[in-house]
Amino acid sequence: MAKVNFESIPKFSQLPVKHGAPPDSSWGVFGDDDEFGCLNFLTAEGIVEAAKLVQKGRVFRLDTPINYAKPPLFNRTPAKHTILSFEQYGLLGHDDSLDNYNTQEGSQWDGLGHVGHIRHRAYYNGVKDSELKDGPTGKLGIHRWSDKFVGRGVLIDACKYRSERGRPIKPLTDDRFSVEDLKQALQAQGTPLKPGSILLVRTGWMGAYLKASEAEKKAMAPLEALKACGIDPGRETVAWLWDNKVAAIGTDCPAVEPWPWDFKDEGALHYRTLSMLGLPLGEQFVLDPLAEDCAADRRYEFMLVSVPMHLEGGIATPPNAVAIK
Ligand code: UVW
Repeated sequence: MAKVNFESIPKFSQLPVKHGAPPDSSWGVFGDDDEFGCLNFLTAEGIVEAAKLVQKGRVFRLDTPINYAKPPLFNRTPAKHTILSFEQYGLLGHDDSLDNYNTQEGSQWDGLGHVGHIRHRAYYNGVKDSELKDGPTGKLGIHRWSDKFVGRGVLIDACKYRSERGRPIKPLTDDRFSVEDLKQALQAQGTPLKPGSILLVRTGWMGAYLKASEAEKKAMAPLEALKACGIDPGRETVAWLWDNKVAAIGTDCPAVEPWPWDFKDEGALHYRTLSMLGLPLGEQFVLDPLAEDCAADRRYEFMLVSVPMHLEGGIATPPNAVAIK
């Protein structure tokens, strides 16, 4: 990972820096072969600072249990868990077998190989489809992040902010939070957005989904039927994220941006972040218990430790994440 000098990072308005790179792309900023994108904003110094935020010894798991969504969203298939016995070898013991596991069936970080730009036919930093492959040489493989996802976490309780301002969000529709909502919520919380933060945004979707009946969950799960709130995908949003040197953005909703989004729309947040900026997106996170604690002690910052799967060439990963306060 390149050593980052925050002072020398170009402003969003100065992008692109590389000749021939698409507009609003960070391609080349961290080097022509870089595969970390905004995770470059996570530094050794940032980790040491983040560790100082651990003050009361409380740990919040940020992932859903595997197979929490019944059925999984977006037509993804559930994992099949089998407990295998060692009895035949004379041992009272067991193993697990997890078949058909889709790394995006629940909480997830979208890796940079998840979505490439529709018109440029390329992933972050110009990587081509043929360069994504299983194994250690697979470009943009999730294994590259396996020891990189640690730093200062910041929660924006955007759902709470909107409710308190008399403009509650409707989580199970394609309702949206503007970048202004996010900025105002941060200000109301009194949380500064320092360079190299991993941003978590509570939208209220997960809580609403968990409260839905079995039949409602079944009806809303298919990709064609799902409607879910999210963050406005506009240029202003990504300019704000980039200029604040946000390392990754995770949410408790299914797509970070409102769902459905139009795959033909170049303005979609998935293109603007994953493909253009190399900014990881986190989806279906569990944020309600963390949000409750942050509201109680009025501290919306913490150490965040996420250990992506060591899957060589993988596309995405469950976050395996904890917030530690
Ligand atoms: C798609 O956008 C297709 O998937 P996800 O929201 O899981 O990134």
